[in-house]
Amino acid sequence: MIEKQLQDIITRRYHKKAEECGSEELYYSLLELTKEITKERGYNEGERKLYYISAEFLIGKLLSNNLINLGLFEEVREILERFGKSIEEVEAAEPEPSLGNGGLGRLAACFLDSIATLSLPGDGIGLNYHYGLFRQIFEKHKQKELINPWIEPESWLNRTDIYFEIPFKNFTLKSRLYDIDVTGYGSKNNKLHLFDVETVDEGLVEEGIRFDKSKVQKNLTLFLYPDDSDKEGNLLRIYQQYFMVSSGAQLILKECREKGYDLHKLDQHVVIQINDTHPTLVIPELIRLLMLEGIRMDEAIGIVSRTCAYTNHTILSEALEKWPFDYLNEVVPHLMPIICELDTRVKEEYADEKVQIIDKDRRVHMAHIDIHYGFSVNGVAALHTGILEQSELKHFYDIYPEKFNNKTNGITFRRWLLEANHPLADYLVSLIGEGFKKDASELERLLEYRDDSRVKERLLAIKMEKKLALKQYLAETENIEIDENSIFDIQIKRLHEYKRQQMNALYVIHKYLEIKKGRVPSTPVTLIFGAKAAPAYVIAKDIIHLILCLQELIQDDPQVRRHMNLVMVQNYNVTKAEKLIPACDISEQISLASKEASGTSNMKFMLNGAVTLGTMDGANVEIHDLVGDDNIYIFGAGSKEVIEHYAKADYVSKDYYELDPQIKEAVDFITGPELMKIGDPENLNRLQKELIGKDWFMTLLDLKDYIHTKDRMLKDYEDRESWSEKMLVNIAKAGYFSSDRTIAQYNEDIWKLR
Ligand code: GPV
Repeated sequence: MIEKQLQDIITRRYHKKAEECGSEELYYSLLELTKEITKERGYNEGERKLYYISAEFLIGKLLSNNLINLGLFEEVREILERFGKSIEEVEAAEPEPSLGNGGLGRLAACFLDSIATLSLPGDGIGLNYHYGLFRQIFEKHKQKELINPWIEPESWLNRTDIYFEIPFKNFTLKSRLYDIDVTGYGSKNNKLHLFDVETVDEGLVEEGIRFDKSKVQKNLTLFLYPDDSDKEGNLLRIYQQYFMVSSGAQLILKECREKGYDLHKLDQHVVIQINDTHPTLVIPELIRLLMLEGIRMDEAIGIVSRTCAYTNHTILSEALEKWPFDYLNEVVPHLMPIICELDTRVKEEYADEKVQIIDKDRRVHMAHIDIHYGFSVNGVAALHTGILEQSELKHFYDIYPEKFNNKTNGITFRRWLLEANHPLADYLVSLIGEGFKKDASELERLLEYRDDSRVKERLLAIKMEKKLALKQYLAETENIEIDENSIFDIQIKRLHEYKRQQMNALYVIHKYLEIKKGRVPSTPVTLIFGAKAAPAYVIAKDIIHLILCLQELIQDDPQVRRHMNLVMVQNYNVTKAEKLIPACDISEQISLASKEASGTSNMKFMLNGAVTLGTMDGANVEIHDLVGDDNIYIFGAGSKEVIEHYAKADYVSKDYYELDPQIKEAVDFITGPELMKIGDPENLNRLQKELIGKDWFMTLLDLKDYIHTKDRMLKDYEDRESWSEKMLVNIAKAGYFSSDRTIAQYNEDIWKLR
């Protein structure tokens, strides 16, 4: 049936037999077929609908994902095999849409999958960036950024004829709606609505990813998050944000009108989830649009406040958006009377400066708009929400305790287990049945096999299979050689000081020195990094430089290489994550406690049988609660201690450096002769000085404990029986982190759909 449909498409497109097709031809034919079958399933509907607005949707490749959700994956795989092709080869022809930076964007994509799977009517709203997050290459041990195109004449995007007029101060832009169908697992579909500007000019890009930021009509949707280190970049961000939310708000009202809803009762039919503060302007914009419909301001403010809910994803103050009043006024003057009114109402009610919308420096605090004029505020892990309530947003919590709630993040098991790890998924089915695919809590039934050595041996064998697959992938795509018999220790996430890749690098230095002194580990270890640094983030780029220099140092030292290898994969993205995560033994989750709001790779690793090495931060705390002390390796200062250090300003990294010869030796190695020969003294000197003179994220505070705990973990790995039991417990307990659970809770507490 499917085979015939596919052959028909191939015949029409290419006038040949499937057996004669190349991967690309098969890919486009499958794309067409999948889109057709998706359409036939229809869309979720209801009297009340969710709109999830987000500046990022890191959806990744969609072919396998959609085939799995449509229940066609196995059949298609077999058909392709008969044609002499593997699904992996065909999938290689698909470009990855990297429409997000990291966790926040990937979370939005996992959520769309779960919303559709739970048959909830809920669409995504975002921007159709022509270039995703930059493509990273390494040159002279440094990151270089290149454009990352993903849109082809034929893609998952469906072009619609729906347009909206978006008013700016000096001109109006036409926004065109594109849709991507979101397939749920065994359910109807929803949509991801991506808006675009017709006049965008890809020719604007100069060398690398540089472009003229002033030509807004030509660049508005050109890039995901253009560099905002200067004023023009800031203005462009505001242009993007307003373009997104005005388009979104107009689409929402259009759908309501078409369904005949009374706009006075908008909040009964619509709920808007605001993903971090990037879409915050939807609040004044929706008020403005309702007023144009003849609703008085007071009522409009009430309606919108009952419609919008806000998710906070960080306590890092530099990530909390505060736009200068004059910047906003330069882009969207027509919103300013509304923003001023929202501000005045707050000032009349509350004297406390900390809760004002417009502060005395005339900066507009976006999160404050969301909290005052939304009905829900949630954090993304228990610890994170606790910190919001007790310290970061305490002044708001005191006013609105009823608005605050926690929604611990989750991941979609369709992509991160069924798609990324077929052997494990199949084996789980053979043990505990198919139930866990729809109800992830059923994974706990795996605990019945805790003492069954045959089961545990099989888990080790599957891990080896995926390690070999990664080895082959890295050899083919990056010309990197790794040893499958070594322990795979993996840290993959955006490069940021608070995530502390530099601490991992200092461990590598420490181990290197140990090996040089003849103290060699009994099982070799491979440390794998993957990370992009924001193009303007100097220290982050210095850390990448250090890691790449260490990589070369070790590569060229056979004596060390036998015991420890280090590789940094280029252009870490969703596709690479799917290869790396199933192959991992040790999951590095080593952020400074209190700083990682949740983390989500920690959940993906756990689900695939890796054991966490982590601090008591974000969702690590909940992983620890679930698996218990024996099945996770926790180290370092806790969040209370860290928050106290900040409050008292009493952390002095230099003390740790001077008082501990081991730490001093490792830090000084950064500027020692071995690395200076390989790398750039400017970068290495700056990083070494930073660690001694500032170390804002307290690397040296936890370094000692980190080294000891990691060494203990490497030792424990050698007892294969007990390690495999840890793997089993981690997989069994991962059910809690299914985004189906997260979304069910959003719906129960916030959205209340159906
Ligand atoms: I704010 N996060 C992100 O990826 N980008 C951002 O701009 C902001 C937050 C992340 C957090 O850092 C993670 O801890 C969290 O798991 C993720 O958002 C999803 O909530």
